[in-house]
Amino acid sequence: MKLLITGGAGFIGSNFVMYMLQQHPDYQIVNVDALTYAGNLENLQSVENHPKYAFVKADITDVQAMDALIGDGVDVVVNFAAESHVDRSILEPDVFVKTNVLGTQVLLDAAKKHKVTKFVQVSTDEVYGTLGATGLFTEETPLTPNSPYSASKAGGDLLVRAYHETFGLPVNITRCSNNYGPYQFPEKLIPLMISRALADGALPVYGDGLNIRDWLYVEDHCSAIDLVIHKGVLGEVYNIGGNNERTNVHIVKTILQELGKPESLITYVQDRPGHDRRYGIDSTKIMNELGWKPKHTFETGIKETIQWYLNNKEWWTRIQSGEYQKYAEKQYGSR
Ligand code: NAD
Ligand code: TDX
Repeated sequence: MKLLITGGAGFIGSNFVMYMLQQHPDYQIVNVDALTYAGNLENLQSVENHPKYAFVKADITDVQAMDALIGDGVDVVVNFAAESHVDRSILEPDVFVKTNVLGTQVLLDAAKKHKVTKFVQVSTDEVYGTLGATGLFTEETPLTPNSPYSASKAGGDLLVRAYHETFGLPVNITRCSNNYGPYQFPEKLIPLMISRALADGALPVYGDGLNIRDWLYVEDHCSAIDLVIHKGVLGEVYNIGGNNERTNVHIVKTILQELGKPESLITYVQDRPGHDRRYGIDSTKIMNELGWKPKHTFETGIKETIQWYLNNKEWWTRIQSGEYQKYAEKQYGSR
């Protein structure tokens, strides 16, 4: 089987590349990534010379490049490539529409032309909008995205759905909750707070800090996507959640406690515009129909994650200094 993984130099994509090479030593894995600010080939140093792995630097909006790549015997496309940070989408929505909507359509066209056996769209619970104090997102919850990021992801999802309905393209859509774990870019809540706490800097908590996210350890997300590739019923959507709802301030306090830093570092700042109050995922469908089970509890996962950031300080300080981009420039030239 030949898999094309888009966005494989990002946080979840790089974890997924390594996971699949380990789980399926006979699969050929091609990673295509444009190496935006979020793409870091240093994540993949351990597999860069693996005989079953290849990296191609290209943009998913590039029609000819995607046609050539998918036309070269690809069986399955797993689309992780996206602009992924909500705060950036508020400042600069245009690139979100370009990559997350247009990029998805370009991939769908190439997948249709070359008759792939499956196209998996990696999406997010944020397309469902926000929850009040009770209830959970199911696969039937209407899409009511509130940020330019989530609206662009919903646009991509709807195109995937339409290519299935109109052209019979074999697709699945997965919608997961907030991931955490190794190699997450230090703009996202958990790695941002770890790195700032270690520097005794202020920890900016938006609003009252009581917004709730459902946390999923990245390896558990990878195992879910692996199952969807192999067992997902064509045309179906699968929600993937960690069943670990926590307030933001609880997360930040847990990090401070683990690092032995004072709570006085917490600084409440202006709220994010359109800030979704609560996400909570009902994962019954993937658990009952595909047999998925997360391995990590939040308590063990967060400890392992903090330890990883402590052990890999060089990895994130090279991101903060911009040094990581030199690694890719050596091989692929500057952007
Ligand atoms: P990330 O920002 O860490 O990585 C995104 C990757 O995509 C980067 O390597 C980047 O270089 C690449 N990319 C961006 N634009 C591209 C383009 N035009 N062409 C080719 N490559 C491009 O993101 P992540 O956190 O790993 O998220 C991966 C996917 O999972 C995204 O689709 C995101 O919407 C989804 N998701 C993420 C989370 C989360 O908590 N991180 C939760 C739910 C869903
Ligand atoms: O400095 C901060 N302070 C703060 O209070 C940051 C960066 C975040 N927050 C809050 C906002 C959110 O309620 O923490 C929560 C998590 O924020 P992010 O890490 O930015 O994640 P979120 O907005 O929930 O989106 C993430 O999960 C769903 C990913 O970035 C998306 O790609 C994914 O779809």
